[in-house]
Amino acid sequence: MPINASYEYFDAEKEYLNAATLEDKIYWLEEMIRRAPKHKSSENFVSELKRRLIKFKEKEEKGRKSSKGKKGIRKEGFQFVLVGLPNSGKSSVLSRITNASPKISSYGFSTTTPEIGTFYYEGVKAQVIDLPPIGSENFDIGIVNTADCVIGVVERTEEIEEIGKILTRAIGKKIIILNKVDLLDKEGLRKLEAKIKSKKINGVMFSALTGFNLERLKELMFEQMDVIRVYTKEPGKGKAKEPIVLPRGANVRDVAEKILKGFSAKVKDTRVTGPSSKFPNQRVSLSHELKDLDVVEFHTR
Ligand SMILES: Nc1nc2c(ncn2[C@@H]2O[C@H](COP(=O)(O)OP(=O)(O)OP(=O)(O)O)[C@@H](O)[C@H]2O)c(=O)[nH]1
Ligand SMILES: [Mg+2]
Repeated sequence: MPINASYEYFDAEKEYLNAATLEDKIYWLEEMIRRAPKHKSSENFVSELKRRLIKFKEKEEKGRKSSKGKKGIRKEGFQFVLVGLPNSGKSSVLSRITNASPKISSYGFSTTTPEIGTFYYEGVKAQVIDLPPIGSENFDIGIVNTADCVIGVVERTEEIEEIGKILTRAIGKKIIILNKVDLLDKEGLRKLEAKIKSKKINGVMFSALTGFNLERLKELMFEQMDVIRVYTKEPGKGKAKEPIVLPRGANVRDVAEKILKGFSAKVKDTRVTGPSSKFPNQRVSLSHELKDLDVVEFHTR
């Protein structure tokens, strides 16, 4: 500890101790060196900081080399990213909700590079990325900042705050998976449920091990995507197998343009059955706003 250090120095030290990534650690260590007192008695202390800085920079360089040639992650459509402390169950969640089979193990820091999976939910597709844990040198804050939705995976509600600290630049939505609830007894479950309510946590109690609440989790993820699924139907036939996926707020004209490719003017009559209709086969205009799971029937003659 340097003698007569300024509070600016201690601020930098605090940031350094809380830094989640190697990049941030290097940044704050440099600040500590810059802000450290410049007198004889602190010389040893400062040179120790400089030694540490060199070590970190070597580590960073090594990481950069080993990640060279590895293909970057291309953002495809809607992107979720799983974030959490070591061992919280991120990789287990990835393997539950996507086709990916990442490494899962009982000791922390088992994920060392991002893993990608594809999430399918009733005709809707999204990308899910499993990251190394917060605190790992390979943790990728860039993906966290730009993802459409960050999913915090935690074992205890206290971890939510830890995750929040690194989300200062994250632009996406945020939801929480309270994982490993299979380890709780009835009383524990009840308490956790009460906590979620009182703290207004936007999340779901889950077990990657048993699949408890899997459907609820998928629904919550789907909600974050802000899309609706609309089924088209030809007169006299059943509804289409696969839905058309549209942004929330889309109307009948948007569907017509999509399937009739610019010929929405040909539509003479439209019927809607589903959540946005007052009754089955309701006749609606092109500006009628649709809801998730509506069935739309166009008559062009
Ligand atoms: N009981 C129980 N164990 C779980 C659950 N989910 C994961 N685990 C266990 O927790 C340990 C860590 O799981 P991982 O999925 O590897 O955790 P992770 O967050 O990806 O870990 P890191 O990549 O090291 O950060 C493993 O032993 C899993 O079997 C769960 O829902 N219930
Ligand atoms: Mg993992």
